[in-house]
Amino acid sequence: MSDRHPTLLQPYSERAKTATHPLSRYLFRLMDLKASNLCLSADVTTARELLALADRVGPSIVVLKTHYDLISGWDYNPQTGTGVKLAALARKHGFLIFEDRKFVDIGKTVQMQYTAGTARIIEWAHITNANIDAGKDMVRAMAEAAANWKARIHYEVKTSVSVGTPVAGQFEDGEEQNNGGGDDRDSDGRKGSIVSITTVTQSFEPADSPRLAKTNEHGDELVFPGIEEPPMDRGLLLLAQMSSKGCLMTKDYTQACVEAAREHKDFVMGYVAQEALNTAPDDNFIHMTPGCKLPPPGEEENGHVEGDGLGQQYNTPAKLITLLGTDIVIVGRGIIQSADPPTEAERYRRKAWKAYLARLS
Ligand code: BMP
Repeated sequence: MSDRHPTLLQPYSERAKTATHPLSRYLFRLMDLKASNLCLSADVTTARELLALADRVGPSIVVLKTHYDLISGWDYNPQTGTGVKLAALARKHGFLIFEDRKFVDIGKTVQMQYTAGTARIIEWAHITNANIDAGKDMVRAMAEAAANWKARIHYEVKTSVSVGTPVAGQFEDGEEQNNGGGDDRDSDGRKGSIVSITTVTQSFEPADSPRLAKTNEHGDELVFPGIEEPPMDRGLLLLAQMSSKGCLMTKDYTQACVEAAREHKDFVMGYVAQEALNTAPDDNFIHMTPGCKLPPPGEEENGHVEGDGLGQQYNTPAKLITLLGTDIVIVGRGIIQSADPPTEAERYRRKAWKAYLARLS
């Protein structure tokens, strides 16, 4: 780790001014505004749970990480589906969506996987990631696809069916089927659903309008106050190191990620890594780190945290942020499996922010 790199001592608000990627600049500002460097890994199994979790935990986080292929009942409709509903919640609470797709293939294939196919990831995920084992050209291919996508939507006259912000916790007979196979009734016996409002409109807007794809005439979409909406640019994180035991990614592979990031600063925001990788004087990449857990409340806060028995290894926010220099910690089961995810997310947010302040001082 480059322990004397200037970015380790710079507040996020300062890094927002010098980051190359527009979405990184935005994310650093958002982190500063929400006093949060927490990403929730929303690894649940149904679309209904995903949307409800995003709505409940949204206030504490700056990034929501998805694995859309874990989700049964993912609605692929590009105008009213799960991606669109998630995007509405992202606007309401002020977070970015990161689809943890770990693209790896020849350039042409990843272009198609990223922009088309069933999930059309580029439409709803601000950020995605890639394992560059297939070679650095893959990054160029994805950057081209993202640039083409942005240019295309810039001139699109679209007839769209948009959804209003879904509201978790409202209850009526379900518009969403329960795909988990279980009973989705609340404790009072009512059936839970995510409610949203559908509007059909035709619009023309340039891509740099923050309101693109938000064509709701009735003003039923909620927008997080204090900051404008994110730019339309899409961003890539390079999977440079993994948290799992026995990971086969070598130092040479990690270094190749660093080189690819520097070659594609307009598209690569930074890394998924286990430590800070900024070493060149003008590096200002953002680092997100999974494999993060706190000991249970009441126990020594920097104590050892056991792995999951399936290869996952955990470190505390203090170790990852203060010592190893990451920027955003990614937490899944530590929050999701707790009795009260919003309260536990707040506990993680506070600890991770404290670890960042400790690094600055
Ligand atoms: P958890 O906090 O429950 O262990 O979840 C970690 C999440 O981060 C999972 O979604 C996993 O796919 C992802 N992840 C990881 O654990 N280690 C990595 O190196 C890269 C990941 O994307």
